[in-house]
Amino acid sequence: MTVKFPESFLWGGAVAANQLEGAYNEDGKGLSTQDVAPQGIKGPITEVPTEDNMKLVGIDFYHRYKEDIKLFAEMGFKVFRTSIAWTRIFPNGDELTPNEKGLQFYDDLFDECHKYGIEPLVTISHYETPLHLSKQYNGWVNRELVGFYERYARTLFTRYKGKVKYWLTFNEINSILHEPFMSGGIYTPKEQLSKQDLYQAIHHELVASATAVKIGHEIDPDAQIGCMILSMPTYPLTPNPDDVIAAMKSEHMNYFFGDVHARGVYPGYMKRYFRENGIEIHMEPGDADILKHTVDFISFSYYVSICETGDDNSRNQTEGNLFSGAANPYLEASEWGWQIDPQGLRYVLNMFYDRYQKPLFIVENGLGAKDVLITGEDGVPTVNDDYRIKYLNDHLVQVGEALEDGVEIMGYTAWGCIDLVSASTAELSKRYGFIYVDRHDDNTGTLDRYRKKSFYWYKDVIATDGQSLQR
Ligand code: BGP
Repeated sequence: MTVKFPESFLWGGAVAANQLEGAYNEDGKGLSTQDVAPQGIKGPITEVPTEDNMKLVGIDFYHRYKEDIKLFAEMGFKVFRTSIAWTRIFPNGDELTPNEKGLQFYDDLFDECHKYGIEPLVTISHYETPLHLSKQYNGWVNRELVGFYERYARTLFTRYKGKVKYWLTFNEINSILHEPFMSGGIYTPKEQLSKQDLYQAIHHELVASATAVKIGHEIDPDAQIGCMILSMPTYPLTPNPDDVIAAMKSEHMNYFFGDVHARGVYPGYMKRYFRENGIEIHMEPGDADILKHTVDFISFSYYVSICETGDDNSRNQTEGNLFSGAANPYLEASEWGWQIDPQGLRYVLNMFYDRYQKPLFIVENGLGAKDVLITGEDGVPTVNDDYRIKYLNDHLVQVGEALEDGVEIMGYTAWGCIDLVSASTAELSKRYGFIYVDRHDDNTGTLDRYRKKSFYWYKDVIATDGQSLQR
């Protein structure tokens, strides 16, 4: 039996400004934290942008977006998730007035989407904190960021009212636990960052996120505003109750973010964690009320699941999407060591829905792989990416299962629908796209675009409302 996805299901793809736009210093854009991280999370931060930083050029989407949106439309996209580069709107982050050229770029981009009936889904902050806010304020550790973010978000809601209906406040907000610079613009090296400062920064982001929900609804009552969580289901490595509790505790560290966004209060297990770790969150008057502005929907990324154990001797560490855990002996891994678990997606959809009873949106999922460009039968270059088709097919079958389970799912945006620069390793050779981009890690390439085999496959999946998926 193949599941027919609802006609209202929002099929599409996802990207982030800093990973594909390029044009890092054009039209008044300021520097962001990404412009000084040439090796992603694997290497040091530079003083100034350096030529080996692939993100400075990205895939030149800033100048080629019309061609790319046309290709997305050809696949039948109903939604396109991208982010706004904060530094195009407020180059330093603490200005009082926005940069008109930056605002105009996104106006044009969203108009281009609407031309094809594609709904934009916009992340307000996706790993691109203005560098000035990072260096001068230490990023989200500083309470002042709440005000800067509020001004930025208010500018966006006002400008794009009626043009953007779906908003996400912070990309993978829980990733700050592991990548405080990339995720939270925190300049203090993570080895030196205290838990006190980390959780205070998290509090500021949670307050900022709830503020965005509040003002977004005031400015545009039709806007739907969601949070975005890095989901990574954590299974106990064995049935040993020690492992079960270790897995539960590890899940709590991440559920915390969804719990505050969806329920509007700090959960008891976090209060205990704060007590036991000597953390005291400084709350300003009004914060508790602001947090009650809960999100309209929960969105999340899903790539891998991990295991947890109470016994460090039985741990075989695996790689993961910014987080890692104990390896699952039943699963295979991608070329980058990320363990592939399609059923984990059904599991996480059910877990979130049982917990929150709010609509869910899968806004990232996909396989990073090395592709080989070949000449197709028609003489046009292409990629036979059957491995990617299999990965996506198997995950979408599980989305169908979750729909059958009664989970309310708004849509699915495949990550990196066009090849772009990887967030963790800053490589272009880690490709996710349905569209191949001729650009390479050594900075060579024509930037030409070619349809991969998966392009036609995804087009078919969308056209048949998922009925072409293979069980
Ligand atoms: C998520 C990020 C994305 C994206 C994706 C894939 O963590 O939200 O920005 O890049 O993971 O990760 P990577 O690019 O490291 O392969």
